Amino acid sequence: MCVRFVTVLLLSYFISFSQGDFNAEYEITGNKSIYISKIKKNWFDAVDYCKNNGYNLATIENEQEDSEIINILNKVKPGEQIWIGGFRHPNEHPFRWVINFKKIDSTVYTNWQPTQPNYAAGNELCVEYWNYPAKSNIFKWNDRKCGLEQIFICEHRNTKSKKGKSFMEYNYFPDSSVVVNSEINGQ
Ligand SMILES: [Ca+2]
Repeated sequence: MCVRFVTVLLLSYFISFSQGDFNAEYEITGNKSIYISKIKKNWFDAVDYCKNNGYNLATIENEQEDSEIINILNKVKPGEQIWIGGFRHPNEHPFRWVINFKKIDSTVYTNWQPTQPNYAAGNELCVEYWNYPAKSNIFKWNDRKCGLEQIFICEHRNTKSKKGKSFMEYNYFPDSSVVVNSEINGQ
């Protein structure tokens, strides 16, 4: 009986977010929930962490979603730099979202900080929210080195039509350590 109890406890732990790792769930328009981490991970590990819990690193489809998430960030105040689910391949210019590899396209919606994305030092491939006091002091997007450990946002979309192939299923970065190592060597 004791073994069964412990097993249930362990299963509960592994199949759900560890409560201590995340702030409260926030629902936003469009049948979507977001979870802002309290723990820090590099971008690739953040993708894995969200996916292993049945979610995705957060994507932003329009101004409404963006402004609602920014309002939550301003309320939770998790920090100045927070990973979201945008990235680009070293050999391809457009940034893409981790869900369905949709291009991050200014004709649809983007919210970059002024002068971003700047691909600084030739190795900024992952997208974050950046609350940059020297610029606007509000959260906008920035490209940054994927290997940096930061707070991140997972999302859960409740509408089936918005679920799609995930980042890992595309095998776009077969070996993330190549990217991380190139960042280190590029410094
Ligand atoms: Ca940048």
